[in-house]
Amino acid sequence: MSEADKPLAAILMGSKSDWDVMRHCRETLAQYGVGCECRVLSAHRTPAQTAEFVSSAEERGIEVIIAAAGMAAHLAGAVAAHTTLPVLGVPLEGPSLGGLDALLSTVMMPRGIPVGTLAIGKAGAVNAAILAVQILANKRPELREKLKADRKAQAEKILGEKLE
Ligand code: RP5
Repeated sequence: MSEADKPLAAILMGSKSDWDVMRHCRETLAQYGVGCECRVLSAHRTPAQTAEFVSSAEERGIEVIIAAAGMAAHLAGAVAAHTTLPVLGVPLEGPSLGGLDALLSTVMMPRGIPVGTLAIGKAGAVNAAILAVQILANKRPELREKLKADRKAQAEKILGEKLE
């Protein structure tokens, strides 16, 4: 793998059942040419492996970590406990509470260990990728230019929409 192809982001999810939503996160990163490591790792089911993956992420060249989970969604907080890389949390819909459980579990971090929390579900998965690109763009002007071009295209599309 060349230096340019090295993954800059990691996407973690608590279960393979989260992938149907989180694939949109990877697709969005790919639209910006940002490679990522994608892993199923759980705060509850694989706590030691989660800690090991996150603790070694910075030395592998990862600059931002996206963590998605449903139900008692502790993954993003558990990830943030092991790194000072920015951690973006995506709460996912569960079977009983529509994702409100995961939203509160992800967003309500006590002071000192932040998690930047996105919307529940697909919107959050896509926005986590865009926000990750915005973070990576601080050092990469070509990403900033693409972000600006995409915002412009989005606005033009909306302004051009006809209702009937
Ligand atoms: C969480 O529990 C996962 O992130 C997933 O959203 C939820 C249910 O997991 P499974 O029972 O489908 O594996 O840890």
